[in-house]
Amino acid sequence: DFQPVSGLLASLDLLRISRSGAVALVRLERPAKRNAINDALVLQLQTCFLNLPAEVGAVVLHGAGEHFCAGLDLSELGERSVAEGVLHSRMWHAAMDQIQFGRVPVVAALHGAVVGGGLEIAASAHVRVAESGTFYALPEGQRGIFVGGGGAARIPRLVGVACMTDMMLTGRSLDATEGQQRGISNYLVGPGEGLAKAIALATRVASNAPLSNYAVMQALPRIAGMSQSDGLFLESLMAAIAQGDDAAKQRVRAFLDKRADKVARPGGAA
Ligand code: 1HE
Repeated sequence: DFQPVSGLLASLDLLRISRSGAVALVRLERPAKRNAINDALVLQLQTCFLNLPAEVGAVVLHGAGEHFCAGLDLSELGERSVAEGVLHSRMWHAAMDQIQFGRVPVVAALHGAVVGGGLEIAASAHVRVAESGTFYALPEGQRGIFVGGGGAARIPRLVGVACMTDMMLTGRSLDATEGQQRGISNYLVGPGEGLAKAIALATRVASNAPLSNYAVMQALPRIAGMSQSDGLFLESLMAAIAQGDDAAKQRVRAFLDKRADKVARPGGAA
């Protein structure tokens, strides 16, 4: 029952955006090019995440065709000057920041190739679901380039600097199992099951209080980059702001009145 969105988002021809209730599906829509990301698609991602309808409380990001994303569209690399190269990377940063630090959490549903800039996009999401055929690589080393879409900052926070260094220097691919063990994916599911799992998770995420979700996605990565002392202070401010919201008061009251769910045992929800 996902319906295409109307208005500005419907005009983004390299994405397919639909919505059911509080969950939006955003699909990379360049399957003939394995969803390789050209400049137009980077800008469309930024526009999309900047202009999500107010009803949306969580997004599922996935890819059309056999692969999630083949990374940077290498046919556009061309003869960029050094200065243009910096600005191109900064354009990716702005778009990836709009995914990570937008208004609502993003669940990425991964399948097939998640490589180069595709892994940088996946690393900008908040929760990652991978199908068993997913594979990860950073072929930038072989192509004579470097990550430029935020990967150097985000991917080590998932797999560590040592694993990312190995991937870039040796060009090795990780399979879905190793990606799960190393912390790229949070959930590993069978072939064809990724989208349904991601939608179930996004539905659950969207049922949280919006300010609570916002605090998680905005504060946690920032606190991780701070000294412990600064991080603890920011935590106390964020906690007080979230607690002060009406949604928190209502939800705590509902639990105390036995009107809210208890914590589920592992294996229960979503
Ligand atoms: C592309 C791209 C692309 C496919 N740019 N055109 N990324 C890479 O180095 C990965 C390059 N791609 C691949 O290794 C493979 O395409 C895949 C493993 C992802 C998929 O293989 P397969 O056999 O399913 O597809 P294919 O036949 O290789 O590709 C189908 C078409 O898509 C083909 O074009 P066609 O005209 O022959 O039909 C490919 O050339 C085209 N295609 N990937 C351009 N990436 C912000 S900095 C980030 C830096 C990076 O991301 S570097 C890593 C780039």
